[in-house]
Amino acid sequence: MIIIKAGGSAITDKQKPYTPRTDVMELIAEELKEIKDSVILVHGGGSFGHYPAKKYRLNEGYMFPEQIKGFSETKEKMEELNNIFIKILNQKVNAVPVQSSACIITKNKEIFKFFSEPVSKILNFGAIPVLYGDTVFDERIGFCILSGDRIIYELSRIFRPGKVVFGTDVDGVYDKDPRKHKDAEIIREISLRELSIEIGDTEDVTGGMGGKLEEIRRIVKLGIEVDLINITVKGRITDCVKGDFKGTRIFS
Ligand code: ATP
Ligand code: IP8
Repeated sequence: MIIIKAGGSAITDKQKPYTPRTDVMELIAEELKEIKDSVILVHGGGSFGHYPAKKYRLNEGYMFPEQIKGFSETKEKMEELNNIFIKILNQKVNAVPVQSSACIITKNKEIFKFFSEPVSKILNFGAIPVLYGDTVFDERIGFCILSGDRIIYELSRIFRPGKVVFGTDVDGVYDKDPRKHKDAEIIREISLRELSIEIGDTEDVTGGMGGKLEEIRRIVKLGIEVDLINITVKGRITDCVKGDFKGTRIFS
């Protein structure tokens, strides 16, 4: 099994609120069609989830009644993004959406309860379960934003995939943000010991690249290989699955 994250930086234009990148979604659908192994797909929020989540400070938990409007608004936008993606995926594969908030409860932002049986059932039928970063209810703080990256950690714990692939709009992990620094250098291989969340920014409500590296660290600790690749480039997912990957490999 392989778990793939379709990052919001790839499937949306993060600079423009609520702008999908359907060309990248089509590319992903095309590549998934070629994978013989079973796949779980998880997508992020990009410019659909992060704008309303930030505006209503949803990741700080419940503080004031107006946030409820933000909670449903964010959910509405994530469903919209998921619908666009599912329609495109279904032209090439059988993709079945799983609404994270309907099967996951967190406690202080960590996954506390996860009814994962629907995911298993979808896999049993040879289809692709598609989960996504979402607003979820939290036992301690009322609600929070659950990132696709954290969902992947939990899925990895439950399903023990052979490989996890994080797809974004950059070629891998760099020594600093390549979008802000022209002299940023790519790191081709990085061990758990060398991995520092300091090399990532923290702009998003779920921590941006820094938050992602934190989840990657936890997945690698399970003994699972993690690759970070650019999924806006044709062929990168297929190459990665075949073992001929171009990106950053994180190992224990
Ligand atoms: P989303 O959370 O919306 O699903 P994503 O999973 O695609 O998005 P981001 O959190 O947007 O991931 O992280 C990817 C972005 O991180 C890149 O577009 C890049 O500009 C930025 N970034 C910051 N620091 C680094 C770094 N050291 N190496 C690589 N990318 C970095
Ligand atoms: O984009 C966050 O998930 P991520 C989703 O994977 C929302 O961090 C709702 C902002």
